[in-house]
Amino acid sequence: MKTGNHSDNKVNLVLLGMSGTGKSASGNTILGKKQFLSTASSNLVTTECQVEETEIKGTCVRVIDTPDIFNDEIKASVKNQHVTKCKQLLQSEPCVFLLVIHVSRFTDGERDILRKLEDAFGSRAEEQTVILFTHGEELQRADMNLEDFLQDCNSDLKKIAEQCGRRCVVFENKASHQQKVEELMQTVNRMLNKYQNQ
Ligand SMILES: Nc1nc2c(ncn2[C@@H]2O[C@H](COP(=O)(O)OP(=O)(O)O)[C@@H](O)[C@H]2O)c(=O)[nH]1
Ligand SMILES: [Mg+2]
Repeated sequence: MKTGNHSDNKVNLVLLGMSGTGKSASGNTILGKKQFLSTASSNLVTTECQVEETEIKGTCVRVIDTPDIFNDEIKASVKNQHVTKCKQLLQSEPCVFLLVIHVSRFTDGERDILRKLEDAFGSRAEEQTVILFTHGEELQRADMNLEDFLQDCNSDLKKIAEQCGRRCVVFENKASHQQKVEELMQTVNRMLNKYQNQ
């Protein structure tokens, strides 16, 4: 059990989720520059874990982009290699998982994503998880805010959000709003302070 506040001013953010949900694009939004390959082409997806660093309001933020480790079509041995690499890149505590989901395209393959997350990173992983919804402009277009969305969304997705303590943020990666990055960091810091004081 850990004590004290999250005050060491360092955090690892691990981007996880299915291919094409916007992990790399979200990483670039957090970094404020294009460091990760993010593309509409399914041939050019992220194939290796990659770490990049930035500083946000005095906190050293290490952003780790990953290939899709939740895809059932990818061999377990390959997925395990990625998970091992990802863990090696996590130099120090604390670590936060950003579960990236396209806000209007929740798929069957994502229904048991938390179990897969736990299999890969341990049974307490969801306590350290924030859901990062991408394509936020689609919510705006439907005139919905996050609260409305979580009320109305698919019941499996609702359950996932509940299990993650309703810690959710919405990104619009085409616009790269820094305000959204600040919201994410507030959510991350609140969660870490709570988690570390348990
Ligand atoms: N309009 C829009 N496009 C996005 C958003 N996030 C990601 N994309 C696009 O979705 C595609 C896949 O993104 P990418 O970051 O490569 O997904 P990854 O496979 O999860 O890393 C790219 O063409 C991105 O530009 C978003 O918030 N809004
Ligand atoms: Mg990618």
